Amino acid sequence: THPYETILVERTGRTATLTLNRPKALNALNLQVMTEVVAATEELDRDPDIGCIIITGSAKAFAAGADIKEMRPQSYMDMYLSDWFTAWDRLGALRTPTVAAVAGHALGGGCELAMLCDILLAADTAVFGQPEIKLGVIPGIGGSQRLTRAVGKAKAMELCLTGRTMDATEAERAGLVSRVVPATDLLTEARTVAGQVAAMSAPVAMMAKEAVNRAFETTLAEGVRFERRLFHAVFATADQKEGMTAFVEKRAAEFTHR
Ligand code: CO8
Repeated sequence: THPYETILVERTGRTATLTLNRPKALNALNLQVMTEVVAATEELDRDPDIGCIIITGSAKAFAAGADIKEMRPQSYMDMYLSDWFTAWDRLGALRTPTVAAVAGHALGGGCELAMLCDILLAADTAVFGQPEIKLGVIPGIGGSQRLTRAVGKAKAMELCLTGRTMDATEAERAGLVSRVVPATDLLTEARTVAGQVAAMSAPVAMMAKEAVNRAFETTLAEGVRFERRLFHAVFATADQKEGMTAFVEKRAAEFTHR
């Protein structure tokens, strides 16, 4: 009944957990993994009963990068004509909020995959980096752009030019991850956070995500205008009435995702 070979998908209430499952290659992201992650997350994105998607790996590796053995023989024309890695953009384009729960290696494409998610939680064992330069290549799934926006030029340049990695503490200090938790608590914490997000109004959570993401694409004035339009729009939802009424009546809101 499970159509995928390199990932596991599990649903708990309104939360789905996608686990990368290619242990022999430390979850290296080959084309099959990309195709399966994108197909599975797009299916979850279309499901009105799912309000948040967790992406995680193993205790040892979130993902040790794009698959070096698969890339090694490729030519420029192979890369260009197949538009190598472009499908990963679809993960960043999901409307449903996503949480990356990262333990162990998150290197190269693994770090880029984590940065494609909306909330980034790290175990104290997590290690982040863009070591592509050591292989004679550069990041190819947005690492040079998203890492720079997340941690600033100083650290991004050093990481991309030397290939050095940073541990969870440094990643949190630099603003790459929202929180560091003990490795044994990582999935529990991720499920708690995802459960909180999934309990919110789904359309309003989508708008909040869209508004925050807008900050990376536009000027402050345009971003504020964009936010204002969405802010006005949430007053068209039943969930705005429910949320504010529940507050006034001193009870928990029960959103209908409408
Ligand atoms: N690709 C393929 N196989 C991998 C990868 C990978 N990225 N990472 C690990 N593996 C494999 C190893 O080859 C090994 O397989 P085997 O047992 O068959 O030899 C197995 O996983 C276990 O790995 P190790 O024995 O190396 O495990 P260690 O615990 O000794 O080391 C490390 C763990 C430090 C994570 C080490 O595996 C490592 O350095 N991996 C590579 C990390 C890396 O360089 N990642 C960046 C890859 S490039 C990238 O992500 C983006 C490229 C963008 C290209 C743009 C194109 C458009």
